[in-house]
Amino acid sequence: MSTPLRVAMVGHAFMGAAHSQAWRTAPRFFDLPLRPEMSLLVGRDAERTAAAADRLGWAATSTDWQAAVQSPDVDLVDVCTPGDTHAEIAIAALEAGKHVLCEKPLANSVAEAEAMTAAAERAAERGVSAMVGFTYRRVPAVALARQLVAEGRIGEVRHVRAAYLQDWIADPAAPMSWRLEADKAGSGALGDIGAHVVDLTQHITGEVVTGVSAALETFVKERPLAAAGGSLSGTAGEGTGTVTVDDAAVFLARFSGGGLATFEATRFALGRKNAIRIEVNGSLGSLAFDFEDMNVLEFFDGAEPDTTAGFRRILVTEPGHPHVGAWWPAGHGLGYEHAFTHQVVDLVGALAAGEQPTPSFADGLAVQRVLDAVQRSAADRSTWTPVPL
Ligand code: SOE
Repeated sequence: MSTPLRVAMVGHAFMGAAHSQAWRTAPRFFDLPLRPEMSLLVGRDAERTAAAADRLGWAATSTDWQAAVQSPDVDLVDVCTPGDTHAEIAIAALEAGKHVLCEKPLANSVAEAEAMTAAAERAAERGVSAMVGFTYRRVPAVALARQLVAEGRIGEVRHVRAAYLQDWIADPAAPMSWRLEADKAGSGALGDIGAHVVDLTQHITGEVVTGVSAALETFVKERPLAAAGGSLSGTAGEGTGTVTVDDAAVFLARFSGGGLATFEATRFALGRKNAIRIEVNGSLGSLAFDFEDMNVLEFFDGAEPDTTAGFRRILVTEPGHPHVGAWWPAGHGLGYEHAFTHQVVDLVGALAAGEQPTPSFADGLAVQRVLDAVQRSAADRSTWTPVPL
């Protein structure tokens, strides 16, 4: 692990903290082929960036991301900013020969995601890598689900049922945040959390979404402006702002293997804090995952005799389960942050092996195309069939 990998991270809010934890922890629990160095933290405000660097463990700070991506002392740029800056930063970094890890959704539009994917493909020819942070792929129970589907344990995929439920803005008094502004976030629940379940279901099934029929809704259109914070925990200040994104998205979809799917993404499911629920029903069996019980994967094996068959609760904490081996003895469980650590481990492994890490920017573009189709479908009311009252 003697060759360093000098990382510059742009952004230091919620995702910046999660990524910092992963960069700090990965080399301490896993035998990495490169030695990550938390070299430079970049933010807009010098004082806040310095305080964050101190807290999160970064060696130096800057307020100039352009200089950071050009720096000869940086090997990888980790983009943890709102979506409206992903394309500019990631493309500049790739063109400067830096590897890039970029938060999800990849971009705010298909055009931006296409430009980023093209930049990643050009960079790949020069041995430079790009990865998008669909982190939940690396929750061990999710990785096991994908493995079981690939092994044919559930047969052909007939139904996919996916929901991502949160409630952090269900209260109309919850203040504005960049996540509620279309020019910063691209879309609302759809891109922020719906993107995760689109990626997860494509990843688990090994198939792609081929078409959608969708509805979007914004339940609360005006909110107090944020006095401070403004991310998931801001406090209300003076005046109000207009919410320009969806609060909730629902859509039907078809998968490339012929299966049907329903998707739901909402920030208005009171009591559901970060509930990612995915069920896949195949011709031979079923799988079910719920992030609120994230160390468990449910598996129904249709080959078992009717008299004893039933959903089996697999505790995904055995050393032989994906990603689990380097952690605790069986049964001790992993959490949200471990998936970020696995992301760093796999990224560093791919870089050292000269392979392209996944999910690639092309995977991010595939999700972006689904999000865009959902928005177009929801805007086209001609396909909505009213029920006569
Ligand atoms: C907020 O909705 C959020 O932090 C998302 O932005 C993340 O991607 C998700 O993992 C948790 O919720």
